[in-house]
Amino acid sequence: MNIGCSEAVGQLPGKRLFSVPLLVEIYAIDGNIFRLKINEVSPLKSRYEVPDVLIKEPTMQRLSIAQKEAGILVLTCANEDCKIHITANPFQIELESKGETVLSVNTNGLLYFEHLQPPPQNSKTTAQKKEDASIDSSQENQEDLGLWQEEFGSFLDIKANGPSSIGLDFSLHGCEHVYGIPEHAETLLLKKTSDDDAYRLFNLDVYGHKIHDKMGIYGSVPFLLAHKPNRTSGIFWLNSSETLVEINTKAVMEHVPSRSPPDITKQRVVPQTDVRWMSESGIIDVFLLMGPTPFDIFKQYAQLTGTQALPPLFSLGYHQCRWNYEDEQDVKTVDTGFDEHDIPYDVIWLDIEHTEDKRYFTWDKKKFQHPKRMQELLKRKKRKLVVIIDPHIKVDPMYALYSQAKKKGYFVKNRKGQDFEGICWPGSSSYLDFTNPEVREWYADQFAFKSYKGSTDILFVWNDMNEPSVFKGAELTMQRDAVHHGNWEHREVHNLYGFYQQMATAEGLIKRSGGQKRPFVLTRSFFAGSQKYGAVWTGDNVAEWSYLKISIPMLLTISIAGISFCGADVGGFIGDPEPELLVRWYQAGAYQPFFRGHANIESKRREPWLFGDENTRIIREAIRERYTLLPYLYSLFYRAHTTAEPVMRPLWVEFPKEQETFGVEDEYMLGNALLVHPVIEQEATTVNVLLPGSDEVWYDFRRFRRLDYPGTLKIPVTLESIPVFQRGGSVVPLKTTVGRSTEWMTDISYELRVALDSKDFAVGELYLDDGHSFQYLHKKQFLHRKFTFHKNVFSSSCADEIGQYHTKCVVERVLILGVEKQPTSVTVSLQGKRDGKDKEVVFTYDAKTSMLTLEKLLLNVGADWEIHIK
Ligand code: NBV
Repeated sequence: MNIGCSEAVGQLPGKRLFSVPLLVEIYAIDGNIFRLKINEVSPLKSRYEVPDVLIKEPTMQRLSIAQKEAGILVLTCANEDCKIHITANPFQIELESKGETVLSVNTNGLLYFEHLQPPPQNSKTTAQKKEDASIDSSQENQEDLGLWQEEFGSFLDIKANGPSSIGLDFSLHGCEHVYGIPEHAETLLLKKTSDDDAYRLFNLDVYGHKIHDKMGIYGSVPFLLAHKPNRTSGIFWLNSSETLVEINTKAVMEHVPSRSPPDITKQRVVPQTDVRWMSESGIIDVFLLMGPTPFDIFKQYAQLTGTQALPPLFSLGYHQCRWNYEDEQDVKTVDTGFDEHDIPYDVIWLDIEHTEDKRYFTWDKKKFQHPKRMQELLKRKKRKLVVIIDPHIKVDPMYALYSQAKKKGYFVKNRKGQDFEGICWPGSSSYLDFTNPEVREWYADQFAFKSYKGSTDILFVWNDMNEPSVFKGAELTMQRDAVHHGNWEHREVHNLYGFYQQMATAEGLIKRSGGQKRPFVLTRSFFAGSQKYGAVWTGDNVAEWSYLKISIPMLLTISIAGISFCGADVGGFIGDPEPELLVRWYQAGAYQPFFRGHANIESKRREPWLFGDENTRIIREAIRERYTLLPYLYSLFYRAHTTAEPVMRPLWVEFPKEQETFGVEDEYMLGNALLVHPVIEQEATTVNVLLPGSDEVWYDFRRFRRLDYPGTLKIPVTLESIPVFQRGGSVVPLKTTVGRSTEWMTDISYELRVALDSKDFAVGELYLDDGHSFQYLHKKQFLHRKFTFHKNVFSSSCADEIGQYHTKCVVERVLILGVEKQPTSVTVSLQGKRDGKDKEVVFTYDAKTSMLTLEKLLLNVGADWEIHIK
């Protein structure tokens, strides 16, 4: 609904104060979401509105007018649960749900909108003069110009549209816990900001970035979540220019209507968090997500920006990376090293040195003479290769990619209309303009096997340096006044650059397979919606304990901002981890979504077997544990893909009413069943684990022991320990053993780990498909099974009748934790079997751990069956 005009006050160069009308639009969107758009009624020219991030035009709902009087408008939604109160003067909006004011807009009156103005009369010539170093010294001119150009050290940013920033404040009522807006190396709970200390969303390449810092690093998702025990809400600020977010939590008085006598109101003190968003340009386009549950928020956000792409199964295995694996022989030796040390892994990675002088899509002729042969060897071992492809293109007329792109005009331009040139790895480089759909299409075609010489179908891609990183540029990035497709300045699209490169790369990989195979693309820079195109990692961390520690809140924050497939460099990219740190990092990484060991060019070699037999053994165990866990992880990714549930979750998401979980960031949930508390302290002999929920039952995931008293437990640990706990009431599917890579494990049987809750109940699921194609989508070739333990019957049933997938794979073992007494008999019946006879099952019972083990079951994983325990 267009609710008319507000005003922006401005000043023309002639010093005359005047106001321009703003158009305020408010929409109710299906699924408990509101959208607020504010733009100038008639800007001098169009202002940038972020394209390509929303997966579709949101479906609007009708709003009806419930009250209208001078300066006040009350609107109701179709379901009448929600009301919007709008006041004209001062301009404010309040969103009410079921009688509760959830959020209000412009409560602090911080709406501002720098409307577009004609340039000061002599700005152009002055700017040019300035560049020529003939400085205009008249003060008036300098003031006017200040709005049209800015200096960063030796850089001059000339703003083609002049000042165009926007801002607005929001108050979240009753909330003191806010989360989200990655990427910062900061705590999970967002902190109060002070002057000059706002959270910055501006994608930058920051080598060895500081921790506990609100500066912008590689990626940005302008999505903030607020949580209180009875509601989660969200603010999605759709703007891709530099954005600052200020946060202030305070206590306010709230009126509580008392029941007796009815007309007396009482007051109580409640928290309130005020969030102020400011962006350099664009329009105000903000989505207000009303929840009320955390999972509703994830769905609402995904309804706008899409869900996590379903990764190919191999990409959930372990990845071995280093800057650089030197040559084909090195690749071969490392690959064999894994087999010799009996450590599974799926992918070996090649960094920038594999190319001919950093010309991407090429191979160094001496070191990688036979790239196809190398890939064939890996393929025979059922493994994959990932190569790096950065967005900068070496300025070299002899380099076909460069000359073609140049000819077609596919590079970002400088403000004078020439190809932008900056320094990066190859030396002088130009940058492909991925905001242009035609460039993306052309780029996607570069991945065709016939174009990308030496590539095969086991080669996947890693996009680095796509903030974009420009050496010697202001803040190591592209000039804001560079010009993109559609004549948009770089400042408008800055945070979208990496998003678009990953999009084009993923499209390229899909295309090269004739639309058949799922891509895998890792990106360093990201934006809202990047989840649709693959995985992200947290960039250049350091081999220090503090970076291992901060990786958990960083990954949790990225996860709740929609990007489930995320990880941090295991071991720490920069420096050399001591063996204990490396071991602990492997253990943590094994239980995180994207699991890759990586090291800087200057770091010592770090393959998992280089730290002595004992450490090799423990790392091997951690990686093997990851591989046994894959059926659970893959099923979680399916849920992330279909229902937007984050794979890695803060505790508060699963225990939204338990206040003590709201700030926890040293442990997390993997799905709804496993609580992981990695050891992140040096020489730890114990860890304090919070097992939340007064009605919950928890089990030690490795020792099966039942932990009867939820609360904070001091758990003894050795170097081997990865404290993981299974929640009573869940079923976790595992593989009974591991293979050399995921592809070796297709036929390995399953173990189902059943953990009973206080009512002797448990439920869980398993998703499975071919692991690499889109047949699950197009031909519904998948299996989605449900496992339920209820009244002493453990059954397997179909969770989704639409899916069909044939597998020979069987459930071999079932472990039931929390069985009070030894059964007298256990039988299994296959549903729909004519003979109808129940078969006896071999079982053992361990009274000490209350664990019942059923073995040699050989039940087809796709069949319906029941196990009766008497
Ligand atoms: O391509 C080299 C590195 C890469 O290994 C790392 O993972 C990226 O984050 N890259 C950054 C560029 C050089 C960093 C000094």
